[in-house]
Amino acid sequence: MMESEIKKCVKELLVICPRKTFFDQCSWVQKEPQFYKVIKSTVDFLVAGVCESAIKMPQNLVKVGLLYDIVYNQLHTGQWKEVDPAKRELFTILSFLRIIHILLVSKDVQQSLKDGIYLADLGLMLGSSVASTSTSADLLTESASILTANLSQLHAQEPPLKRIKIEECEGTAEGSGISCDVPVLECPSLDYFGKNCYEPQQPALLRKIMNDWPAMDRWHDPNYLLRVAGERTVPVETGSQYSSDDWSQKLMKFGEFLMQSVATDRNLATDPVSYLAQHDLFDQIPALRRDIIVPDYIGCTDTAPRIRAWLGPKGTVSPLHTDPCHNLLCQVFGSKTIILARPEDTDKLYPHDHFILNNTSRVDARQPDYERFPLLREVRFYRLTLRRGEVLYIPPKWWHYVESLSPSFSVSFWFE
Ligand SMILES: O=C(O)CCC(=O)C(=O)O
Repeated sequence: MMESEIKKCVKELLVICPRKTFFDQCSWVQKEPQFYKVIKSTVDFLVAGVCESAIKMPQNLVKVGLLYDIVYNQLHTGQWKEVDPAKRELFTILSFLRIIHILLVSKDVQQSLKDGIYLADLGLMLGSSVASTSTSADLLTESASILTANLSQLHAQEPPLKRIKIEECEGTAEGSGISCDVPVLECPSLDYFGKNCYEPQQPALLRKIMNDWPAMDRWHDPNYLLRVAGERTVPVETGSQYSSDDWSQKLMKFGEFLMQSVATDRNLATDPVSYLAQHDLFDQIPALRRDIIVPDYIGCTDTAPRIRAWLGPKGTVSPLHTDPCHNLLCQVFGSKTIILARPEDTDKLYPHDHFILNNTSRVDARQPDYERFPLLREVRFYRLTLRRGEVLYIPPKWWHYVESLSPSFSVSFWFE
């Protein structure tokens, strides 16, 4: 990418954030007057179209970087819930300005685009949403999309990556032997689903309702995922399961996680399991959101389901737990063994005492210890394998244990 193309990218960014976004629509202007002068002079300089200035731009990058560091440190001081929303808005604005200045100053085009994407993701995590001009899209979400598109043009000039196929492991002998203990419904009508599943809150395995998702063709191609999401920063869980002492979370590049954990053969005995679990990947990356379709069953009662991604290798475990809302768990590739139990059996499932984990059972649903947890003998467990293209309806408060039998990508829709 030539210098002129970097300027084109900067122009695309400035279009989604004209001057009024910085000053007219944001509450930080009143609440953080000490930052106003510096930001105003920097923005005036940018919108005057004097981006070329070899002296002024590096100076402005330093100024913006200093303000960014100050606000970053302020956001990391004290209780997160006490942080003034205006400060988070200011962080979003400073992230955006820093991205533009890095692009204009850096000599390494590829690296500056990658740095920009990283800053956009950090801003999305720590900042608050500032609407860009185009539709209602968030400024940093859209910035990351523009930077990703420009970066993929650079990759397009490189020899194509060797295609890596994520194995379609449809379950081991262990998984495939398990019969399905819940009703299997082939594309039921809305009425049938409402009367037989949603209203009586009965789980069911639904088939043929996600055949037309673009994700079904695209997501098992790592080349595609790397192109649209490879540089994005995502939270990844490590450790055997979230209720264990060895559990922790770290930020990672999506591409690095994909290549290390999902698209390559892991040594199951020695490599730790990592899981991109319960992540709001689709607000972060609108290109992936366009690959999925909200099942019609949801629209009848909820127009804004919470959509989450679950991507990981064979061996990820979500321990037996409940959620307060309805759920459609949709399997894009790979397969998972799932064990369900009724809400009525809660007292026999030994939930943890601590309020953070009291929706999670102390029981290992795969190998119940009847000596230690005798009431388990009275629990009726429902077992099934969820395979590619299948959707499990999990009603509110139903206990569910989920273990991947192969590299796996699921999407859950939590709804009312
Ligand atoms: O797929 C998983 O590991 C867990 C899914 C889950 O717990 C959910 O969708 O609520």
